[in-house]
Amino acid sequence: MTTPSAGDLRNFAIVGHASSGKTTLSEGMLACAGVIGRMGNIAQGSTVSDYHVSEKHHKISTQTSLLHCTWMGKKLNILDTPGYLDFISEALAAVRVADFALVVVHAQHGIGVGTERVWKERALRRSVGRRARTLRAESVSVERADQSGAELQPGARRLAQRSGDV
Ligand SMILES: Nc1nc2c(ncn2[C@@H]2O[C@H](COP(=O)(O)OP(=O)(O)OP(=O)(O)O)[C@@H](O)[C@H]2O)c(=O)[nH]1
Ligand SMILES: [Mg+2]
Repeated sequence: MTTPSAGDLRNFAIVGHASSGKTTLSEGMLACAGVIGRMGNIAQGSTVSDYHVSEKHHKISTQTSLLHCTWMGKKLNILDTPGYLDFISEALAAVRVADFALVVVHAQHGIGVGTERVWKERALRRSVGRRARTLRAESVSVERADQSGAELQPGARRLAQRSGDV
């Protein structure tokens, strides 16, 4: 693979509350981009991102994983961060180096405290303007919408209300 130019790089952190679906989403990205032939899953401990023995055993992410793929001519550097508060330092460090954050929200549970902590960190960075030149946008992805009880519309509205300051 040729070295991509700076303009063709997209460095982003996937953040959100615990078990909102971040690792599954990043696994899907790798599958869609053809990096892997089929998606691994959390239950079998077969995802690319949760490779550590402890992550496979507990079925949660405990560290930030750096994943790569190419999509529509852009090289994506994906930082899949843990959502559990015990490991929040991993997520806070990731948003500091990422150009933008992709915030994953559980369709049933909505925004969790883990999401808010990382979101505030992001807002702080923005207000002091230290990364103003590299910050492009924040994106939100609502996951686990296939499960019963998922309320996409109200969830999205609450999210918009709560995140208006960011
Ligand atoms: N039904 C359904 N289950 C999902 C979906 N996305 C993730 N899950 C399940 O939700 C659980 C947590 O998914 P993860 O991808 O590990 O979530 P995470 O946000 O990476 O979790 P942490 O990194 O530990 O905070 C696993 O059992 C997944 O199989 C989805 O879209 N639909
Ligand atoms: Mg994870």
